[in-house]
Formats: sequence, structure tokens, C-alpha cells
Amino acid sequence: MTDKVNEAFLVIMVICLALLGLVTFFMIFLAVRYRRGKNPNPEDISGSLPLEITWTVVPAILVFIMFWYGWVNFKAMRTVPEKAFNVNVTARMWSWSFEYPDGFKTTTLMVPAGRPVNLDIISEDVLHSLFIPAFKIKEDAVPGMHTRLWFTAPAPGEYTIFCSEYCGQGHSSMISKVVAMTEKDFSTWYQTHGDKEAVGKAVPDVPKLLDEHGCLDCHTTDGSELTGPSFKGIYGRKIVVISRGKERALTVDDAYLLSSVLYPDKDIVKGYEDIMPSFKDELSEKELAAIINYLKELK
Ligand SMILES: [Cu+2]
Repeated sequence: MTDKVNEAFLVIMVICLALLGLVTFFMIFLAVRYRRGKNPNPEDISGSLPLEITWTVVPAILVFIMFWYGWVNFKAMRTVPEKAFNVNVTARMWSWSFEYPDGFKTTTLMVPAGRPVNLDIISEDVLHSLFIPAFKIKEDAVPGMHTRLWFTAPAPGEYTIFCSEYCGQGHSSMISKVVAMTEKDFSTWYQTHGDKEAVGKAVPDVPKLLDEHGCLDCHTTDGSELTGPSFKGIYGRKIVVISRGKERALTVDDAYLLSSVLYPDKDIVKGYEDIMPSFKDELSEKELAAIINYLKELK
């Protein structure tokens, strides 16, 4: 796919450079040839049919050549190969989430190299755009709409994912990556990831979790202010929240923290905006418990 995009770029660039050369050449040539010293009296030139036909037909052909390359390759980019591996992508302020056919979710996109991957993209809040520069592909994530994008990672490796639609304060931190593995490594990963998660021997690494899920793009751990209240000293803090339009005072406890992660629009801390997405389907119970314990200790 990348080759085809390169090919279209090359054809268009060569045509443009040839035109630039031609126009520049004639501009200089005619300015010298018909300068005032040599041609003091302007001549009256009448039309020329052959010339008119030439400068109509030649550019028309060039435009059709560019259209053809664009069209053929655009069609290929929009036609997902049948055997593509499907991944659902969710964009939100300000992180990406990738869901595999078995329901497992990650924050980096794991794919088998050499196999077409189809991305079904949605947004939970505002416009975002999934951009993978290495593969020369980009597609908007639009709330209430599914968009799609497919690619084949040419070789195992890591490729950066950006959000290329300005989506608010944390836009620049909406960075993730595609991790392309060999077919064998990928199937090993794909078959075992579920177990690892279910057994869950390892204690969740909370700072990493918070970072991966984009929490730290709005909430700091050092007391400074971003879009949302800081996590520092949050447990036991006395706050005023707006619940269904009514103000009420409360003290932050386990239940409030849990509800704020799962149903963030229920009680909005006064003075802040109702923009946080729900993490109901993003975090396991174990991860939630670990996060709450972590926040308790963050004095
Ligand atoms: Cu974005």
C-alpha cells in the first residue's frame, strides 16, 4: 500500500516539476527574447488554433493521468482485503484503545507483520484522527460513526501512531504505537495474553496504567492543575460536586473514586468541565482496586 501511495506521489511530483520547468523556461526565454530594446513596438498577435488545442489537450491528459493514479490507489486503500485481521479502535480525550476479536484490549496496537489489518474506528467524544506516518495512512475518528482504515505492516518493528486532529489540551499526548510482530510471535501473544490477564499474578503497575489510559493528561500527581483536579491528596479531600444540576458537598472516599472512574458525568467537581470519558470497559476490577489504593496513598 505504501508503495502505491509513493507511486502516486512520484507521478504527481514529476508532472508538477516538468510543468514548473516548462513555465519558468518560457517566462525567462520570452522576457529576454521580447525585451523592449529589441522589440520597441508591441505587436498585435491574433489567435492560433494549433496552440490552443495543444495547451488544452496536453494539460487535460496530464490531469487525467494524475486522477487515474489517485483513483486507482484510493480504491485500493478503501478496499479492505477479505482476510484482514480486525481491530476495533476507540479514540477519546486523550488516549487510544485497541480491541481484538476476542475482546482483549490494549493501549498499543499489536499486529502481525505481513498480514492486512483492518481498523474499525470510533470516537467517544470529539473528532480525532488516527495517523500512522510510516504507513502513510490517516483516518478521522468521528463520534457516532464508524470509519475504517487498513494497512499491512511490512516488517516487525514499532511504528508511531499520532492523533492528527486537534482535540483539546491533551492532543499532543495522544501518542501510541503499532507493534508489529512476526506471525509466530503474534499468535503466541494472541493466545496467551488472555490468560496472563485472567491469572493476573503480577500486581498492576498503577503509574503505568494511569499513563497508558491517558489519565495523566488531565490529572497530575504533584498538585498542579490541568483539565481535571490533581490526584495529589485527593483521598479524603472535601469537595463540592454538581450532581444533576444540584450542588452538594462530599468527602472523597473509595466509592466516590470508583464512581468517578466508571461514571465520570455523575458528580462533576465544581469548577471543572464534564469532559471525562467513562473507563467502565477499559479497566479490570483488579486494576480499579489498585488505582484506588494508589490514590489513597498519594498525599
Ligand atoms: Cu485526538
